[in-house]
Amino acid sequence: MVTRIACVRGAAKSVVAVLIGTMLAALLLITAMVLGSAFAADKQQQDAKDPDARVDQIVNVRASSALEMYYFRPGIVRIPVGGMVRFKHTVGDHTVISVPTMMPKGAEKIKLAHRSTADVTFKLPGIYGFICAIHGRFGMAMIVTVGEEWPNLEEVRAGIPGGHGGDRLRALLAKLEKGG
Ligand SMILES: [Cu+2]
Repeated sequence: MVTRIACVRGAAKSVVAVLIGTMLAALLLITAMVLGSAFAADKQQQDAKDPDARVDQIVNVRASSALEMYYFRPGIVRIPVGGMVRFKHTVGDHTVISVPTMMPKGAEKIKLAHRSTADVTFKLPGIYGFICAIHGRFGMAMIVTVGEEWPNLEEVRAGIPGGHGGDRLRALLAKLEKGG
């Protein structure tokens, strides 16, 4: 009788030992996973490139007219070939849309919407015009220049669209050509 109880106790002890062993192993595994993901996040941050320029999209509610209310800031962005622009606040009604007549041949059209942040890399040199699909009629437009040589300058001059968006683009292009 006494021997049997001792036997049962012994079995219970070994069950507890196995349980503790399993818990320790699980704990080690979780620690390894947490450390692993922390390292992965670290590496991702190192891989993420800083943009060459940042563009914000502004709604100035204090503006005295709609033509001064919506704009990209800055209106002109100059980056090297292969550079990256970070567009901020393409949210609400704001969008960033390529003006098809104001971009180098072979460049991809850009269409951004519903993005708090979007990074766009520009591989081809030249001048790129952008407009907000909703607020372009109030002059919300901008220019990105890529590289120091602009092979599509003539096409861009001839490709300025109508309306207030076009007026803004014409003014920006004039400023750009004056070296501004
Ligand atoms: Cu807009």
